[in-house]
Order: sequence, then C-alpha cells, then structure tokens
Amino acid sequence: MCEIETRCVVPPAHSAQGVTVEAGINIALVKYWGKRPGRDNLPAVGSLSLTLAAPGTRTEVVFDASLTADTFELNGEPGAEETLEKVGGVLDDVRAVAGLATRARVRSHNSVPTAAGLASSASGMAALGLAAWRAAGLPHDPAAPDVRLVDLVRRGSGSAPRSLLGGFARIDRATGRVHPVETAPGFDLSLVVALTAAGPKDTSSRQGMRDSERTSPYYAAWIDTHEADLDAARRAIAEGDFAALGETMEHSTLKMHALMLANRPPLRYWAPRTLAALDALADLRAAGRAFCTMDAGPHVKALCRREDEERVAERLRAAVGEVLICHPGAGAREVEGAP
Ligand code: 2P0
Repeated sequence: MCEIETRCVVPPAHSAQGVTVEAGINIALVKYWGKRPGRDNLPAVGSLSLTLAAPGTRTEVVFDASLTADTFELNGEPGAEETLEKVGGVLDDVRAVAGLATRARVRSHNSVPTAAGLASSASGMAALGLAAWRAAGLPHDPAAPDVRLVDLVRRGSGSAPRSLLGGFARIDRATGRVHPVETAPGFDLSLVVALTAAGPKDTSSRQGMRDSERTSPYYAAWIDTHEADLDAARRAIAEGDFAALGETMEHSTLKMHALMLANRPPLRYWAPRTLAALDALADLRAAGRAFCTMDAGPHVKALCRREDEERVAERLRAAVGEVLICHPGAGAREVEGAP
C-alpha cells in the first residue's frame, strides 16, 4: 500500500455517539508570547514545545440534524458562555470546510486543572478541532495535519496546533503552521509539574500578550532575540544535548516573564510557591540536572532526564505539595468511547 493510501484511508472512529479525540497538553520550551495583527491569531514569534501523554482533554463531537444550536458540556457541566462562543467558532470553521450546516453536540473532559496556566486551552482546542474535523468526515494525517485544521485550531488557541503533534513540535512564525522537530534517538525526558496554586488565573494570556505588545519596553528585544532561542533548542534536540536544551528553555521562560513584569499594568503569574519550587531545585539546576519553565500561571515545570524524575519530584513535593510526573506523548488522536 502506498504511503498516501495508508494515511488517507483510515476511516473516522464513528461510534453511535460520534467521534472522540484525546489530546495531551503541551509545554513550550521556547515560548510563544505576542501576536501579529489580524484575525488569524498568527504569532509574533515561533515556538517549540513538548506534547505530554497526560494530562489532557478528551472531546466527543456529534453532528446531529435534530439540534437547532451547538451545545457544549465541560466535565459534566454546561460550558460557560464565553467558552461556547470559542467552541462555536471552531465548529463553524469545520462546517465551512466540510460544507455542512448541521449543529453539533460537544462533550469534553479535561484532566487538566482548567485555566490555571497548564495549557488546557491547547489540548482542548486540539481535541475539539480534530474531533469535529473527523466527525465531519474530513481526512486526517496525524504526521502532517491539514493546514486548514491547523489554522482553525490556532484561531481558537495559539498553542493548540502543537498538541496536534506528538513529542517535540514547533510552530513556524511566518506561516503559523506546526512541524515535528528532529529528535536524537533515545532522547527521553520527563517533565515534573509542581502545582503551586489553585484556581483560575486573573489575566488570560491573550490579554497579557496584548498588554506586552502595547506597553512593555522589552517587547522589541523579545522579538529580536527569539529566533536564536528556537535555533538553539532545535539544535539541542537534534543532538540530544540535555543541558543546552534546558538552558535555552530557562532563558526563554525568564525573558518572557521579565517582559510581562514590565507591562503597564505589570503582569506577574508567579505565586510564593513558584519561588519555593525554583529554590528546591537550585542545586540540581547548578549541576545541570533539572531546568525549570513557567507559563501564564504559577506552576513550575521541571525538565529532567528520566533517571532523575523521582529525585526531582521528591524535592518539589516537599516544597509545594502536589506534583505530576509527565512523559512525552502522541499527538491528538481518535479513541474509542465517550469522554
Ligand atoms: C506558550 N503561552 O508558548 C505560551 C507561554 C502562555 C505562556 O501559548 O491567545 O492560551 O489563545 O493564542 O493558546 C498561551 O497560549 O493563547 C501560550 P492564545 P494560548 O505555551
């Protein structure tokens, strides 16, 4: 069978309930922060991330001719109005591609603490976009998602295209498209996530980015120096150079947080336990064994080699309490059963 055939003949996993897709969260090693003008949510910088096996989002989409409006349920509860609007936007985009008018029933389950800076919007939008795409009968190649699918999940969440792919993935600044990153064989890392605070954040990353673009004096420097970080990270991953990757990741995250601290009004996602977690790993960082990254939230994610994950987790547990040990995972994929 030719390659094209094996990619395209996979039928959608239709069940009586529709199509269910599972997507893992992704953590950016080289961060996305800032947008280009326009409606397509194109990033001002590229980014590079690691998709995790768990936690993530499971979403079922059913196009149902008996519905008069789209419906959305998250973790067993009706979705908030604002979220329903975003979901409707993705469904409209899929309907436009597929030439469908039918409304959809969407049920989603997040194993990620929603909106606390753990990238639930990325896994959520990737799972929703692909489930709707497949429920509409559109073909999917997991290694090279259709550019229209990438564009529509990116409009929902700028980091979501990265969760369509497994392992290391990067978004190209110029096109907003997502690509796999060439990875050294056996380069098997762990991300230990320290949950340092509960509850949703006060400022969305979308708002924080806009404020940085308008008010932070460091925004131009962020843009100017970003490409070099992407190049360094790609090189480190291709060569399996853990220390070089960790240093580049740490530099990108600290630049991003410095940038937003200088917003007007200032934006600080860190909580007291964010610093406690960083301090708990100071000696492992000095020895080049653990490097930390923080996103639009207070949690700390420590990148380490597999053999060090228990030691890193132990330290973080003692400092902050709840810890998740995460491993790289596959991209968004169809699964059997309900969410
Ligand atoms: C990232 N973040 O690269 C960076 C680091 C937050 C900090 O991607 O406005 O919630 O929907 O495009 O997808 C946040 O991304 O933002 C994000 P929108 P989204 O992971």
